[in-house]
Amino acid sequence: MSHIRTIEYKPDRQTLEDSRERGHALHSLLAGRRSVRSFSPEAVPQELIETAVRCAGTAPSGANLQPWTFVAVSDPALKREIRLGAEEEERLNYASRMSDVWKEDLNHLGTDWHKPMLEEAPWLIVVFKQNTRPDGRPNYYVQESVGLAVGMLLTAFRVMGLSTLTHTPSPMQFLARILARPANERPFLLIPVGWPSATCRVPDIQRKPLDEILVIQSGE
Ligand code: IYR
Repeated sequence: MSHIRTIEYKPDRQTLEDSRERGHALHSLLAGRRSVRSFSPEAVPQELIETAVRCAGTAPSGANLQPWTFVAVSDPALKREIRLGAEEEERLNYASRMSDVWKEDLNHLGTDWHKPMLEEAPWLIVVFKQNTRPDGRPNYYVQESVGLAVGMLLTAFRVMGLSTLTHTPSPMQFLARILARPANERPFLLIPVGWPSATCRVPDIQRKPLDEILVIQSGE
């Protein structure tokens, strides 16, 4: 480290009791997050979108190159164009590109090719990954980096009381075309954001319990 420029780092040290309480509070907030497919048309101020994207932009990334672009769309004509593009791909996905097993696995979510939420939600955030830098030099661990940033984005929206859906109307290249993105960017995820509609319902699904997802490995 001696040859690089450094700054002092002294994050606040909490008491164990505070760590416990804040951890539990965050878990119960995140456990209450649900993917929403029915949005209120109520406007969401741009400032809230900016704050959430600032949060996403704090994610760690390969060589700290921050290989992401978030395009936030509220214009009704653009949202319509995106909906039509997504529905075109999804119609083919459901009709012929998805396997029977895949469709069976989705049955309990009640999804189909109709995507009205892409027009209903006040904002669409289209996340792009930058496979290279604009000058052609590489980025590193792009998938991991952008995935982390999106996790932080969803967490920020949850903290702010806004709902989201992670949507992948694949292939997604139509998004790069509609939004005129440069050649080094590829669509990663399409995220409608807003408040749920008054009649919003979500599937009755559960998260795996801790003992199915955590292994405390012993030394022997
Ligand atoms: N992209 C389609 C299908 C779909 C796929 C998965 I994996 C999901 O978790 C949910 C949906 C759609 O959005 O309908």
